[in-house]
Amino acid sequence: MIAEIDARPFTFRMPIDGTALILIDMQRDFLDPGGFGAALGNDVCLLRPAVAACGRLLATFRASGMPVIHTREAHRPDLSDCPPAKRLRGTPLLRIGDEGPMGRILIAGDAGTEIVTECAPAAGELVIDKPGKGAFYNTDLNRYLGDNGITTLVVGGVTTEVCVQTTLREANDRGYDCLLIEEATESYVPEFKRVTLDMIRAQGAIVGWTCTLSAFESGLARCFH
Ligand code: TIU
Repeated sequence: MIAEIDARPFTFRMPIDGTALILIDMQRDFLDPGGFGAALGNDVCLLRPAVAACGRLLATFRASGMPVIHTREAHRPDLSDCPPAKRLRGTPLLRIGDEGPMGRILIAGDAGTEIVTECAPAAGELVIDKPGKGAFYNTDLNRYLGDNGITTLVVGGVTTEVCVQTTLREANDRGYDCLLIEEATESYVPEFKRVTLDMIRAQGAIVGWTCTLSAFESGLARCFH
């Protein structure tokens, strides 16, 4: 069964049996005060609208029985997977591994790295801890997708031009078709969100497609009825 989604720059044909939802880094460290995003000098409120949209996407995928994958940007407590070039970059208020109000910044197992309640993984959903911005770098994601016959990714998460765009480009180069849901992603710099969406779908979907949440839901509903 193929769902035809009204997307940009043209219709996205989504094979129901070969599609997974991947939600990128919907973590307290990016969405809540006192985390990594705030330490970098950002207004974390700007990302909030993505939470409800990702929650709606999750509900849709769970109801249809399609697989769901969550990622977290998270490092080992000994920081052996965090290159100094990443940790020492710039002048944040707190660096990766520093103690903050939600535990150590971006360290696996600490409270800040947890996914926000509204998007919390359900039993059986894959959760991937990734040391990079892209979800394919130094993770088992590509093997999991191959083993499960997944050719197509529906994508949401934060931030649009950093971990989401990096993941879309990595996926595109590995042969996956990607559809980014417009309301399900946000940036600390709204202009960057807008131009990232433009970049992704430019030149005949050079990186992928985008669509609204309602276009996605109605395309999927048409396929099932
Ligand atoms: N800083 C920023 O916009 N993003 C990140 O550091 N990580 C993710 O996007 N997840």
